[in-house]
Amino acid sequence: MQSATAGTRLTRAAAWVLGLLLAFAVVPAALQPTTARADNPIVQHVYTADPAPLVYNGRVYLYTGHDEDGSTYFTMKDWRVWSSADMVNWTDHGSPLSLTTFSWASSDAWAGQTVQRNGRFYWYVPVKNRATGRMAIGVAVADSPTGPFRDALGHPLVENGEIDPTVFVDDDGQAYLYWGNPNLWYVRLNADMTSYSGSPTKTPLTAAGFGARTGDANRPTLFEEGPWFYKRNGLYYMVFAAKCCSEFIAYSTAPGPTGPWTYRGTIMPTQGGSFTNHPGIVDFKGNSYFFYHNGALPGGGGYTRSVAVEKFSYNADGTIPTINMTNTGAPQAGALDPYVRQEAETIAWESGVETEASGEGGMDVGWIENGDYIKVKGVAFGAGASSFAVRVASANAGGTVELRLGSPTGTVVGRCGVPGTGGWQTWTTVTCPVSGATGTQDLYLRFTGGSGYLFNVNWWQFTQGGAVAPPR
Ligand code: FUB
Repeated sequence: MQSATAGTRLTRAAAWVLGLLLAFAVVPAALQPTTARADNPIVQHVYTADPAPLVYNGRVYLYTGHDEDGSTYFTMKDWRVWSSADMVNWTDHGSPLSLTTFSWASSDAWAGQTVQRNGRFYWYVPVKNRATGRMAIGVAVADSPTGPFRDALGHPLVENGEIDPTVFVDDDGQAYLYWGNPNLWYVRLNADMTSYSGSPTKTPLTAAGFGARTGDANRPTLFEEGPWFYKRNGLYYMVFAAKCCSEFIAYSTAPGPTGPWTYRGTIMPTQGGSFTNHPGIVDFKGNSYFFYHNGALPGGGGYTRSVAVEKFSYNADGTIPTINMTNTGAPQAGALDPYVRQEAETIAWESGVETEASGEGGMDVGWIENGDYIKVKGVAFGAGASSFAVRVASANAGGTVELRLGSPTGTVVGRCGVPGTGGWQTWTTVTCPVSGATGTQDLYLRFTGGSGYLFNVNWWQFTQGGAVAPPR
């Protein structure tokens, strides 16, 4: 049950405050963090990097890299998937793609992007080719946005030592793969999304197109890496990480998919305690969102990064305003329904817990100790809940799930006892009465019990109904 992350987690609460003070040293006092309000970074139990959002079927799927704990380089072995229906409560879908998926890859599971076409999901990633020692672009394919993904080709799609693929399918069906560092390359992908026509073409990196850089004869423009390519209202956007090694996010636009590009300036200035940054932009439920990464978690920095999100609005002329990092993140788009089954690994914020693959499918929450909690934001109880059911397992003596509103120390609306079940994957469902959970509230599942790990949680669900006796 023990994970690498679990060993460090007891220091998180104290280090979190210090980490944010450092990471947001330039942020005005009004934005200074309080633990209760923080929803950025999106994930707290592992380090995540290089966000690549995809909107599909009413959810936003977020594909990320994974920085190893204590990393001192881009030591990355797998990628992760998360999803959300509201931009604040994120479901952990685990790791359906890793270096081992690509038999020819040796290391460097770096910044990729997933696109959907004809009901299939294509995940383009840069990895090191064991045979050549060079960075190459691989492509994995799945029938679901959460995988499982398999190597589509058994060899690189394209290889020239450069990284960070971004893919966009234009309105006419032509797909483009851009990638590069230090250059910016593109190829036209065929409709199968796993082959291309013509040769890789180098985009002219001119000062007019990508901004002028001084002091580096080998890199005359601001373009560094991490391109994010898309189209909006007939205008093509190339958003990118600019000017290593205190990167900021900048962008260029073009009237066509291959240029000519015009530099449009900075979107996100250098900030956040990571010397790299990485953009991802989507529209979701009528609003626009900007994803990025920083070093804001405890122990965070240039090689231990975390993805975060901000809502923004385009200017009337299609330009993008300056966007700064916040610890509050995007406002909730909708509310969460507690009267349908919710995965325990759907989390707005947590303290102390980890996730793992569940024997019942999907993921579960584990490594729970006394006082740990999960925050689920904006839970729509409506007229009121009468009971709570929770799927639990424990190889120890179990404990209690406290249901609290507003904060980890907020009003208790229910308490569910969890028995020992004889195993961490030996599941049972327990229920308890609930009283006082009405309206829309931030719900805290707070876990209490003795010493050591208490129990695992797979899912939970409230039942709607009249008042019952308040919990004692
Ligand atoms: O995460 C590894 C590398 O760092 C990515 O490929 C770059 O974009 C930078 O974020």
